[in-house]
Amino acid sequence: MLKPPTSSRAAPGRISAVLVATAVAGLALSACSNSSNTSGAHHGAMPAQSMSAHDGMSGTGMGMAAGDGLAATTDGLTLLPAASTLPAGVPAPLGFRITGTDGHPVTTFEPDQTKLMHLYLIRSDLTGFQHIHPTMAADGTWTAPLAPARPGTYRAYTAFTAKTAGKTVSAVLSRPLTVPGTATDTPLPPPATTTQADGYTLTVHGGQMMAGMAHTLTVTVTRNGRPVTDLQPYLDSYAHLTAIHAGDLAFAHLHPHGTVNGNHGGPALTFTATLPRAGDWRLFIQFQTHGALHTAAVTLHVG
Ligand SMILES: [Cu+2]
Repeated sequence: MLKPPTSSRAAPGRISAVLVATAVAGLALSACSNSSNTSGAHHGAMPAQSMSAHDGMSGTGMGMAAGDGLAATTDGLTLLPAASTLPAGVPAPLGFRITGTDGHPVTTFEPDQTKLMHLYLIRSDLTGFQHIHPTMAADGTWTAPLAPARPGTYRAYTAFTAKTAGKTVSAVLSRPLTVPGTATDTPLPPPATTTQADGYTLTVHGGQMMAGMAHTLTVTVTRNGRPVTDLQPYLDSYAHLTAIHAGDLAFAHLHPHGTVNGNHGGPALTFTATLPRAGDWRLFIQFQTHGALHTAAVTLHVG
């Protein structure tokens, strides 16, 4: 789903891209992410192939773009972290709650891609990517065991499906986090069509993407020049692709088409990608082989 950003957040230069994204779904530009919606879930665009009677990131195997993920509150749900800073260089549990319209923590969640909660962390320079699965105490307090982070400004995203006030709502909510200390940024690698991770080579095919337009993206996995055909299911899929925009840290995540059938994934993974902003996006492609999770990253330019 692509959710138009609130008008206060949309810079003039981005409005056209947002309008395009909205037009794709045939929805009016309802710019307030807090407004009520008759569907009971997100308003916003989805890739046409993903349109269905139920909203949300249900992981049906179709490629799917999340909302822009930049709001801390949507559909009455609010992300409330226990802290806005994290200590530098040490493993640091991040506590947070998701509160409902009544202000109380939500305690009922539904699995999405096999997990009740997904937490992503990214540094403002698009390094330091983390994707972990927090655990919840009975009172609705989540704890995310974050790996050590270096000083800088970060954004933490929570992606989940919650049951609250008689509705089932899928949301991506985020907040900035600071890791105190002397921060130096790493330049974003230029756009590329190939990248390496743990001895695997990933090649991204798909040509020029346009903001807000559904696009087929194929990722091919090889090792030592040979096609890889033993990808294992990870979160009920053969790959998990997280995309973060280099400008405003807008968030999208995608899963390949097709169903999972044992440890036989690859070599080609096909996604339907709809990225709502023009500019550079950093793609983090996670896949599993022989019980080990790999994370590859590549920069993709969207026109
Ligand atoms: Cu996850």
